[in-house]
Amino acid sequence: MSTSPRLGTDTPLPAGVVPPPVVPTGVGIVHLGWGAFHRAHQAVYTEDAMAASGDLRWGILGDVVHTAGKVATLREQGGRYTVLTVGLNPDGSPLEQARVVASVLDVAFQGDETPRLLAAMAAPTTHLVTLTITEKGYCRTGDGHLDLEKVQPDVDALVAELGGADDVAPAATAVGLLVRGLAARFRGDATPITVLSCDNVAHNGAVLRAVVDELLAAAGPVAADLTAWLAAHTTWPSSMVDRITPAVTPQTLDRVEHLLGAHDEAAVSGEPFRQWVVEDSFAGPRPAWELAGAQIVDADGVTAWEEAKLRMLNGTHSLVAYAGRLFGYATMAEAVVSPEIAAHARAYMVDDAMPSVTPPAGADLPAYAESLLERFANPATGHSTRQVSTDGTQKIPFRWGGALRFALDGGRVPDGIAFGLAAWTEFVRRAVRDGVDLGDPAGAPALTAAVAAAGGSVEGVARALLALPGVLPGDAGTHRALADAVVGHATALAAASDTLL
Ligand code: CS2
Repeated sequence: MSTSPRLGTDTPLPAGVVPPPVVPTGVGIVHLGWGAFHRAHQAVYTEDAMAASGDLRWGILGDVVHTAGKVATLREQGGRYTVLTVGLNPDGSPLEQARVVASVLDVAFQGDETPRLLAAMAAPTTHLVTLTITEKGYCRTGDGHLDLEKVQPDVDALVAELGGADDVAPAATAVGLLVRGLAARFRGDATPITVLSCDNVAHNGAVLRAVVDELLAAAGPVAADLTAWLAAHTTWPSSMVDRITPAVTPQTLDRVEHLLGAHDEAAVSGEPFRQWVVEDSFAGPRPAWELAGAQIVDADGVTAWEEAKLRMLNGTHSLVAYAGRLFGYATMAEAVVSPEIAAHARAYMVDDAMPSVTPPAGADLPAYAESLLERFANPATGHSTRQVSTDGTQKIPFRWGGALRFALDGGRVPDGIAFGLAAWTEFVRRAVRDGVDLGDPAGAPALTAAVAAAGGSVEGVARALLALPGVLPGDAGTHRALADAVVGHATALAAASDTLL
């Protein structure tokens, strides 16, 4: 139990801890999916942009989708929280820097404050809705369409709200909350607004727009005017976001308390590196994020960076995480340099992912690959294989799908991807066998059924999982040479270890 005072707006900060450079004057951004990544990434860029430009309109109201308790935590601290940056200095000495951030003015749990969130999205002073709702937050089924069953409560609420009702029901999904917020804006003063996805989803702006369109279609003719207004008065830029942000642990909180002399329940830690590439397509004013280091570029520029990052960084991450759990490595840093995994990770990144990517303007992809491997090996983050191994069915299509298609179209079976897929199928087989949580709520029913139907054998499970709809692109799941390569790796992995961390 901590004996230090709680961090708050008037906590004196020791020298060495960076205080908030500015305090926003009001809410200009509603962020859906308020969590650790947003705290360490967009909230920091936004604060730096406010400090650099003097334009202080860009306070953030965060929507908490699942964990109601986060709201009280941040409110008790008057919105203040710490970002602890951890890594190595160029000379190899440890780097540790704490800064207190003030750009998040408040948070609200959509389960009990939906009306407030709708009102904030409708307010003319709000110019952006940003999102980090994770891959599964887009509520897409294996065929890429909106899961209508999941969003039905929001469709019903939208229809009632467009008919003039207020305060109908708590939002069931973040996508539903977004559409209802946009509807409230349309029914209000209808100021144009930008909707900016910040998730690890290829073409995230277009993907979000597509599920929103499907939700509107499900609402029927009553949503026709809203649909027309959205087409004319909203923009949906894509963006690539990057900063390794490990799940918060008690050790992180203890370290922050030691540095601050105050207890901070909302602290996060992250690596020194950060990158944000945003499509220059805004419906209204925005923070001067470019003054904080963000790249504001055209659509092709974002696509190139999205591909490079999703395939090279996240794709390698997934391979290392699954294989890491098979060989008992708890952290990404240990796993990526381990004798069982290092060569496969490099082969995947350099031979499979890199050639499939159109180099972003000014980028040196071989140097990018080396810098990624170095970042992964940063032991200070404590980034865990368990964290990265979650939501496999949701992540694999975006991470391995593009490079896989590129290789197969070129007549080549990509061995790094085959190893990664084998690590995933073995992970799933052992998890189901041992009763270990798959960490993939959207995929778990299909995965568990497929393992059972395959009789639990290494080869049977590998072949069955590859063929699951929505995991691999096109007919790649039934590509014979690919499946044989995956089975070969899965068999070798099963011979090398039989446990699961
Ligand atoms: C990771 C990402 O958890 C994961 O699946 O691959 O969260 C990764 O750390 C970030 O995308 C880095 O920007």
